[in-house]
Amino acid sequence: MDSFLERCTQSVLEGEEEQAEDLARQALDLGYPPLAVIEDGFIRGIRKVGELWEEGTVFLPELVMAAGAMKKAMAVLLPALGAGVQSPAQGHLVIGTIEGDIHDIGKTLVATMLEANGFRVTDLGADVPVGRFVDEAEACGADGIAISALLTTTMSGQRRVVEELKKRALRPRFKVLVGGAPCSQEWAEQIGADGYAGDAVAAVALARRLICAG
Ligand code: B12
Repeated sequence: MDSFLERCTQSVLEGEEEQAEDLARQALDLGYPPLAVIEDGFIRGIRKVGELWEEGTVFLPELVMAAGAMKKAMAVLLPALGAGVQSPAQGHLVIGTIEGDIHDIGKTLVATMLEANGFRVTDLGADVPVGRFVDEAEACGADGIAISALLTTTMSGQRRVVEELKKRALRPRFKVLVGGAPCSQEWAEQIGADGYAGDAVAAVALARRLICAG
């Protein structure tokens, strides 16, 4: 791997907030495409920390520090993703991480990429109650609801959003997109969602397919 991107990975692995932020700035100065630095640099670091945590080689404080470094880098790089975008809104999505779940790095990346590709996005943040997804989608006249879940214990909330929409007779008016590490296409089908995407680029393609084509 490119040694600069390797340093980005390493800064997250070591939980070095200042270094991560500084490398993110340098990346933009050096002309690296922001998405490539996020995916091939910083995300590699956070995923590796997750693996080490699962193996029991690192502990929660290190995981928290790595997430802190990741967030500092993202704060520099996310605005650059959308720079210069002036395309008219392709559709409107409400997005959030499901209740009980505070993981918001991937959700925020997806939200930014959607915006960078011409979608209007209402980001509800993390730990969002099931009913709030539906209330907000109705209130702002969205076309779809995008739900992130990173824990096997919280992904059932995605199913409850679909059930709530059915209860309020709002299917198929609002399309439902799901994502996050434990999710899959099979899971989306099982809970009656319209689609699953495994990363932010695929999420944009999915939103285009479901909303712009529909
Ligand atoms: C960083 C992190 C944290 C940080 C979160 C900081 C934050 N503000 O987000 C902190 C330290 C707080 C944390 C806490 C916990 N964590 Co944690 N965490 C992670 C870690 C290492 C990385 C997640 C991440 O940011 N990835 C980078 C982003 C860019 O990727 P992503 O989230 O997958 O998103 C991409 C795609 O999934 C997709 N996507 C995401 N959302 C959506 C939505 C839609 C609609 C679409 C279409 C696509 C999409 O696009 C994104 C961009 O490419 C993961 C490991 C992993 N492999 O996921 C564990 C992990 C998710 N955590 C785990 C656990 C267990 C916990 C804790 C319970 C630990 C504890 N004992 O307290 C708590 C839970 C707290 C809670 N209630 O939510 C486990 C979950 C295991 C399981 N089976 O459920 C994991 C898998 C670690 C592991 N290997 O065991 N965690």
